[in-house]
Amino acid sequence: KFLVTGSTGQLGVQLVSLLRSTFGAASTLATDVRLPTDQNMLNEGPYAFLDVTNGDAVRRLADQHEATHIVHLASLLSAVGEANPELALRIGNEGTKNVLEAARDCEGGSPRTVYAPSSIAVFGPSAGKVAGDKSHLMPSTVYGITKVHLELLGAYYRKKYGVDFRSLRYPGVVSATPGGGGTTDWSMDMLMYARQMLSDKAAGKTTTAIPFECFLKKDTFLPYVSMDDTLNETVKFMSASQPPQCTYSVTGLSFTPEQLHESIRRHIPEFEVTYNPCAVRQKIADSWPDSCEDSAARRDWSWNPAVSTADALVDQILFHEDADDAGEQNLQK
Ligand code: VAH
Repeated sequence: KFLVTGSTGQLGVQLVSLLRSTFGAASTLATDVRLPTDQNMLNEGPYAFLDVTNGDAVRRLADQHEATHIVHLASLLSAVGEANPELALRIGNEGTKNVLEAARDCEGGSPRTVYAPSSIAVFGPSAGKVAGDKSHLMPSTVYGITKVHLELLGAYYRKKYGVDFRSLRYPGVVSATPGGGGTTDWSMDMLMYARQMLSDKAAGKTTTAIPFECFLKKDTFLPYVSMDDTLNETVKFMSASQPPQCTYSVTGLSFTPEQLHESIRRHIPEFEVTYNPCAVRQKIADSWPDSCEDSAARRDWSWNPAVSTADALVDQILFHEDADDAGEQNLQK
């Protein structure tokens, strides 16, 4: 049974839905410090308010739900964390410590498994342009610092207390849903804009093609992964026998805003983009690697993303009615 923190975020909404459709509605207690915007999460299964900085509350809910796994997603992402460093540190560091404590000190049973995503934000310029499991960790954001803390404390709890801690360093996760204040959110905003243009065209509306404004430079090359691959491969990783490493670097594909724009123009020739770089997010993006090396993940637990080109990503996101249905179909393959 799963207790999920940060359930109303970009990843949480769809991961909760996939866990419930895979393991049963009652299997997954969704929690967050705010109500979800879509009612499905409240109607499909249990939901509770949970502030991860309250250690007693984390432990109490995990015990009440008889959780065997804690999926810890609560976090302030890179750009929003730079605007609220104190809160980012509290949620990132205290929250993670509370989750690991609730996993260690489990009523009666064996320690709980903890899955908590890390990020390419743990890398800085010193990791080089292709970063992987052996690269130097020197983050340039508070968010990245909290993810290094997560990885180190998780490994400590696995070694000292036998907590089955697992983490994947996600690159930019791409879905056509609102982002959570990240540096890679431009890709989701661009795809949502394109999806809206497609549905306006299908409805016969003459949309004045106002250019989409991108907050990164057009040649900013970064690693990404589709939401579907993120969901499916994360459930695979959580379900696999305990891997040799706690943390793995993973990636699906790398591209620039210009390349994503070109992929979209294959379906919407009139789709225009203007580039208006946001200094804070451009600086963060420039500190991250161009791509990631994920051979250990492929070797140890068969990390195997389906989407590896910008065209495939655009086609999947623009024409898939509902990404998490796709996730379910893939799981049933
Ligand atoms: C962010 N989407 O932009 C997140 C992620 C690698 C990027 O950590 O902050």
